[in-house]
Amino acid sequence: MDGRDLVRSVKVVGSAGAAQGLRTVRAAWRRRRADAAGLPPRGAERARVPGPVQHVEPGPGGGVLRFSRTLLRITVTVNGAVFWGWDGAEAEPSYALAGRCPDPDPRAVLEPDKDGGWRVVAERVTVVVSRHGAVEVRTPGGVTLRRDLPPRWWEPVEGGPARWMQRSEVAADARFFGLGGRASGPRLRDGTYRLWNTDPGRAFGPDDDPLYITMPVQMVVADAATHLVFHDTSWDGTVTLREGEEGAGSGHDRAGTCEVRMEGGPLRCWVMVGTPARVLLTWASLTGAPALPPAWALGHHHARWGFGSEQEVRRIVAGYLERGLPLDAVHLDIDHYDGHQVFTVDHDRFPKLPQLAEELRRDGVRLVSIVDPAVKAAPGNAVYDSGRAVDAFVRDASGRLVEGVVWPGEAVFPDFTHARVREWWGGLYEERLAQGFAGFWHDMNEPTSFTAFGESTLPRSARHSLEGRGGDHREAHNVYALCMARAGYEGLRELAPLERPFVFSRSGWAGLQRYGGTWSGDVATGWPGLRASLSLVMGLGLCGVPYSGPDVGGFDGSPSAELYLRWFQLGAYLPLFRTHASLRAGRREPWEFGLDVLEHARVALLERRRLLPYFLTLAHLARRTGAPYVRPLWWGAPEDRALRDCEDAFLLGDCLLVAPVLDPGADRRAVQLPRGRWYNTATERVHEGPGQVLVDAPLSRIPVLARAGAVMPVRGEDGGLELEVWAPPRGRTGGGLVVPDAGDGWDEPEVERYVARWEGRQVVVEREGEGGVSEPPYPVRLRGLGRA
Ligand code: NBV
Repeated sequence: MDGRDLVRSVKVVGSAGAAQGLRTVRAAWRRRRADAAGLPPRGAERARVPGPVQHVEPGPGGGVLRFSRTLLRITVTVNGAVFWGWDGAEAEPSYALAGRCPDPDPRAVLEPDKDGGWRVVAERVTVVVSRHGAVEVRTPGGVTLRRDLPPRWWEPVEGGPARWMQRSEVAADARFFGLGGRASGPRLRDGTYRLWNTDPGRAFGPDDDPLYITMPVQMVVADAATHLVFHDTSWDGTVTLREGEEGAGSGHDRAGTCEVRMEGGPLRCWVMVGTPARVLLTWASLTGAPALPPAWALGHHHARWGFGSEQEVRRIVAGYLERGLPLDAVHLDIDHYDGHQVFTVDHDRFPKLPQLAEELRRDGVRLVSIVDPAVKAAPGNAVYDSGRAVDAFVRDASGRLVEGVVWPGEAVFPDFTHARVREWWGGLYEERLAQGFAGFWHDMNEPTSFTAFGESTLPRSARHSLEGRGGDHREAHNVYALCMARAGYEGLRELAPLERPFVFSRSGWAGLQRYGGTWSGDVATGWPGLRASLSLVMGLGLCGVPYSGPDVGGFDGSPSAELYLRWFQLGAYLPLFRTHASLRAGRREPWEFGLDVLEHARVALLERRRLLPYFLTLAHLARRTGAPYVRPLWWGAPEDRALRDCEDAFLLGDCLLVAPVLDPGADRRAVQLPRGRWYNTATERVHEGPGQVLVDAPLSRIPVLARAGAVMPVRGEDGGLELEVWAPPRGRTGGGLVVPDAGDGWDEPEVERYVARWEGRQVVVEREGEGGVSEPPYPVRLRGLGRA
């Protein structure tokens, strides 16, 4: 027993005091005992490698290669991705896939290669397998993007899951991104990254890893092409990355390396090759289109742990309204529950929640509810009783309910890997809808249980259904939150079929975007936390989860006025724009930091509101193409090495480049520009890329640049849609896409295309349609004209 851990756990449960502390110690012992009984030691292991290839069986889209000690199945699918599975692994079942595995591409055939190897040639990628089982991914032009050495397994002699290891090489110039939400990125530097969703138990900074969302998804960007590789197994594991180095002068290149080690699960992977946009399009076609948030969820959200009462919620909302500050949603945290129990309300402090929700809605403000998975283990608690009735809770190998300690005290955990449990849980949102909530914020779903030592989650031996296949928490842990998001999302679709659900979840896995987004979790208040919060948004976007954002101001402390403002200004350009903080932290309302900050925050809020049509268009495009709203600067030019290493600015869609201030005391900053002409949106000053420029960043704003030629939808002063057009360079054309607001239902508005071109001394904007060009149906506002 480690005394420090005990103290920490008692502190974590805070006001619940010493009794709660003792419960966490008991929970920890229970967990250890369960693992000791439920997970026999691995014992002796036997190592295995594929051995030489013996014969092959061509099949649709590829075929099967038989090695002396294993077999490898390769299939190119119609969406242009390549799947391969060792030991006979197939693409299904998989928690990542949105539906069935795409069909094989009949044009891809398995054919002999040199030295006894084999290859599959497809339109966008060639895969070459050596006779000993090394797998090379090449561009159609023959450049090698990734070389997997033959894998290695360690199998327990007494039986049980095999551990495995896969070592790969990538180009010397390649950079790694992704692996879920990582605080130290977005560029993933040399190091070992764990694949195990984790609540760090305190507010995190750039050095904390892993965090709430891990995914075995890497995006690798190199001169020759970008590729995304996904190792489709939910088990615990690590990825060790080492960037390569190009030899200077006569020196030799050193390849980049990647070593994936997994504690179990099939060794199977998907690879997609192309531009970043193409790769994410393919990824979304495999793992699902990002859910489209309702338009209000693209506005400003204000949350607080500890509003404490309806009056206080009213006071805060009035504070926004009186000051003319746009507000679209208010989030209620666990303090509005009765005894911290999910799907309940503390009626003393929140006596008329539906009425409050109705009033707020009249002012254009929606209520969002936190939803925690842990259920107080107490007969008489309706959620517990109804869960027991459908046998919803996780059990151990001996059939006993697995108990942890979370906010409501001793608690049990729904097994979301069972369809029946998801259905039961999804039905519980009816109570939330009746209270007037319009959106849902899933928390503590790694899942987290307070324990006194080591990992704060369920015992690894805890049993899960895993869709009827049966297994334990080692396999279910990383997909727990994904399945909870599915339960919520599908439940809401049933309960309120006319509205698009709004769900965002702290934890998740590959495919989370199908059900909703996420936020950055408990990011530490401080300048490093600000930087980390941007890293998470960018990294998650490159893993296919485009909707996320940080707690503006950080979760735990009291930000200085400057830090709060800079965070606020960044948040205004991120998909989820939310102010939030812990019970014990300082206030986060924009008027709490003095008049200057209030005025500058107002400008950021009004600009966010003005950009709402653009955000909505980006949300639609994300759904249709998988492209994140927030993109690294190299998005359109991955071959630009300087952009690849630039982590402190981003593209917001095709039109804007946002350069947040991430350091104290700065009143200007360097910005690395992609190719082309850029306008400073505040001054209309012109900058030519590629290259680095120095731009002013007074406290009143962060630098935002518009691409010359951009046509973007904005909200005009009368609330109607307008086109803001940034003059293209003379003699050049520009353009943009608009997806108009079609309400919060399921209508699929058409994507409108606009072009901007010079005609004599004027810029003309036209809508392109099937029948030719026409006048835009919206007012057009030209900018940058005098400078073009
Ligand atoms: O529900 C309380 C908090 C919540 O405010 C926060 O956003 C979550 O990330 N929650 C974590 C649990 C408590 C953490 C100390």
